Amino acid sequence: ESRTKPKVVDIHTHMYPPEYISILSSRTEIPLVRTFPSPSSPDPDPRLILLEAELPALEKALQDPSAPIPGRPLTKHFTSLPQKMHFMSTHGIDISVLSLANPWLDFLPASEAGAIAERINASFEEMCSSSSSKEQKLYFFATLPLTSPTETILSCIAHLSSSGSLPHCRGVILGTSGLGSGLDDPALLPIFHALAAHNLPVFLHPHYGLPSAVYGPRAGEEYGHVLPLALGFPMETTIALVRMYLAGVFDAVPGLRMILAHSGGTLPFLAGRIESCVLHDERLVKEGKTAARRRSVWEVLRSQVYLDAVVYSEVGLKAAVDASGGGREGAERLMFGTDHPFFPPVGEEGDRDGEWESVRLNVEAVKRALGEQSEEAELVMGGNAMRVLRLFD
Ligand code: 5CU
Repeated sequence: ESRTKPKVVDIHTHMYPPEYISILSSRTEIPLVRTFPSPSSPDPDPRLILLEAELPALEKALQDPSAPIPGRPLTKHFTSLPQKMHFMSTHGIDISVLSLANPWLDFLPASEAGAIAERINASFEEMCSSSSSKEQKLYFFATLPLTSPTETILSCIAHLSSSGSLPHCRGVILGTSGLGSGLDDPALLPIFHALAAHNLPVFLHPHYGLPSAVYGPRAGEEYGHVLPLALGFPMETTIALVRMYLAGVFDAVPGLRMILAHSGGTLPFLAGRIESCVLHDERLVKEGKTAARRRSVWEVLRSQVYLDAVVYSEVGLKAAVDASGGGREGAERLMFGTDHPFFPPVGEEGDRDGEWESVRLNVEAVKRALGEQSEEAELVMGGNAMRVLRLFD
């Protein structure tokens, strides 16, 4: 019996549209884009310098032209739509849900953020509507002007879901800083309520990591981006979500849906410890916060949280499925992603136009954790995103 090939959907895939790159190129503080002379190339790629952990290398390179070049090359993979479509074809991806990459609009002055968010979201809509074809489709998670007054953010959310204006928008991408005090800030509740009311899931993504001191004095010069990306990012996501949980955000906004980047950071592994710390905390017990009606972290994970499948190994992926309810129920809460254009092939041999090892690792993890061609694997590779994000033909 023939059946149609199941769709592959990438829900974690970023772009920087031209207006965002020109903002970064005009800046002298991180995040910024800057071109450094290169002894090996007459026309070097500009460098994208985003992370606090990259500051020492940036300062060194500005003082000493022979120092290693900081950041990562701003290749066409970050900015070009044809390159995104080529990446999709190379990896058998039918549908991508694009999002602006970190640090979004977090650094903009309040007076500018609203108008820039509008322009950037319009730019994503244009990319999606102009490039979608029968074979490949694009949707996007929009960006919110979080440094603006709450009314501006609320009117942006209303605009995202108003019929006809941004038909390819399927949610918002959010960092962990919220309005400046994190995602447990009560001032965010009206925004979470509005997102829930408009059926716009939040794709939660890290950027700030942990304070650089945690990585030690050798990290900047010797360990590249490993500590901030492999450990700082996932811890940041974990802490942000647990702060929301402890503040009661999920009970206050039961319609809120969160999709956590990098399979929830360390949440699947640490949920048991978080639960135990709640149950054994004298203060929380005294304040009645551990009463029988309390929903556990596990329950919130199984009802209001989805995880992407960007974890690069079946060990992490199995933990993510188990923490999400296990078996079929757990597999229904995971969604495949690539993190393109980050983690490209590197070095002389690395062919950025060919197959990416980072993508292969994530595809392999799904097959190994859930069984090649199993229904569960097909759900994670695309079926769940189609259902949850309403990506119908
Ligand atoms: O390589 C990096 O710095 C990053 C980043 O900034 N954001 C992301 O999503 N992945 C990798």
